[in-house]
Amino acid sequence: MKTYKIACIPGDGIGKEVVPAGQKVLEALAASTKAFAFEFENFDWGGDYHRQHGVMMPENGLDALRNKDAILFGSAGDPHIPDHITLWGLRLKICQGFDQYANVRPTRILPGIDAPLKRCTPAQLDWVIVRENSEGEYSGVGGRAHQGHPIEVATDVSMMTRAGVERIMRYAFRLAQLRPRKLLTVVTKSNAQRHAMVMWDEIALQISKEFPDVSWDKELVDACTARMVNRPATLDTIVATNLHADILSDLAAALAGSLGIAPTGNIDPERRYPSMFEPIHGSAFDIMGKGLANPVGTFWSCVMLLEHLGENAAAQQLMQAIEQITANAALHTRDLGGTATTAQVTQAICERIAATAQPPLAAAA
Ligand code: NAD
Ligand code: K
Ligand code: MN
Repeated sequence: MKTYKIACIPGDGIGKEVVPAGQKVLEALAASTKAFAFEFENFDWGGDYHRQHGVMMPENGLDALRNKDAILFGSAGDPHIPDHITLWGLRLKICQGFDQYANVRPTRILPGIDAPLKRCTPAQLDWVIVRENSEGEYSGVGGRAHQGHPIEVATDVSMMTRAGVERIMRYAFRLAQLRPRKLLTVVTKSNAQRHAMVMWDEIALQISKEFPDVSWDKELVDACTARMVNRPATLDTIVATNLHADILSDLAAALAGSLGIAPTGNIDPERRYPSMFEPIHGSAFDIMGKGLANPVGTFWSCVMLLEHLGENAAAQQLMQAIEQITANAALHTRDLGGTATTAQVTQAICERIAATAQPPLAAAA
């Protein structure tokens, strides 16, 4: 039986609540399918670690993750440590250290959820946002001069490389090609950003020639926000820069009902390093430690993790269990207008998984 090595990094805030919930669900799935097992290792990196050691994770932390099959991540962000330190010291260190250059964010309207776009049928809102995850606005290039003085200058350079844009475009076109509608929208801002984004557009045109069966169009990022609200069915796969896709995907999650249900994978498509799966939300300081966190975004991230491992039957089983949970309003957490707790939703989904366990072959015969 295959045993997958999974690193769990809950991080901060509600990450400490949803990652253990995700781990329970993965354990329930392994027990249910009996086709594979998990070997989890937990890492206590994050704000508390920073208070003790002055860093979010150890200097050689990536070495402890390198041999894992996947990483389940919660959130980096602590009320008492500046956000740029928590983000760059943990999540971005892993994403960039393992060259997880494709950040993939599916959005669908799940059954039973009172979404702002509830006029859409599930077929009319089925998006995957592909976020460039290694450079662009979050490349870290820039600086401050004359700090604190009236003449201070500060820059964050959106640095894009041809190789970096080509690989994310190719990933997005290939993903669009695998989806039924074979439709890709390339998000841009090349009217205002006249260097990097113009190269981005040129590369989109170049890569499109490798995928003649994919229909594609271009949309300016501001117009794209309106299109997501007004003409959602015209979108399917969407590719955008690091910053643009970060913003579009929070909008997508909110339109589909809540930030608490949205998943993401930080993928190294070449599989040189482990990929990392996490809910798109952050530490949610306003609700942390209260058992109010919606764990569905983490469960859906576990679906993506299972797909990445090639365990497609288990991924499907988990997605069906998630949809049965969201269809039941008694199992909605507060962000969805309900009163259920993280623990109640987690227990309910584990029970669902146990109930849908495949009977052993002998019993079925
Ligand atoms: P957030 O996602 O933490 O919270 C935004 C709002 O959504 C809050 O009202 C919160 O209660 C709600 N929310 C989020 N997830 C929820 C869930 N699972 N269930 C119910 N409600 C949920 O974003 P923020 O407030 O901008 O950021 C808080 C901290 O998290 C900051 O330090 C930020 O840097 C960090 N952050 C980290 C990541 C990451 O690690 N990937 C992502 C986003 C934000
Ligand atoms: K997160
Ligand atoms: Mn974000």
